[in-house]
Amino acid sequence: MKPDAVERGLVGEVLARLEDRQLRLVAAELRTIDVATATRHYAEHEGKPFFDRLVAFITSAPALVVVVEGPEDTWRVVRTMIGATNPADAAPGTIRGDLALDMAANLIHGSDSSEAAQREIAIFFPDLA
Ligand code: 3AN
Repeated sequence: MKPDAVERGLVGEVLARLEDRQLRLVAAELRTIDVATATRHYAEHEGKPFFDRLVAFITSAPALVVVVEGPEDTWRVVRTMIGATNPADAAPGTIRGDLALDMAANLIHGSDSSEAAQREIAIFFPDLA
């Protein structure tokens, strides 16, 4: 959950949605992400016009870094619950569709494939990988 989720006091609500869906919390840490880690995490976006802003935002204040697990394709379940990247396109009922309005401050990141989940878990929780 990105710094805006922590700042707005929405981590409880977002976590509750994930837990209500029967995803199980495996790891969680409130952490101010450093620039090197953010750059590694968002490597696929390096060079894009919004990259510097993205890294500046994600490192600006504590984020709640979370790993959840479920029976199958958990990354896909979470992505569906998160909703579209642009909150203007996010369907009602999704986290962004209900709670976000800004393209950068869109509350939550979710891995977009099983490989990405493995890569990202290794970045933030090397002991779990
Ligand atoms: P998502 O978070 O939905 O997986 P990505 O991975 O495409 O979206 O983008 C990572 C993050 O970069 C987004 N959460 C958003 O904050 C930011 N972002 C993506 N595209 C743009 C854009 N066109 N303008 C500004 N920020 C963007």
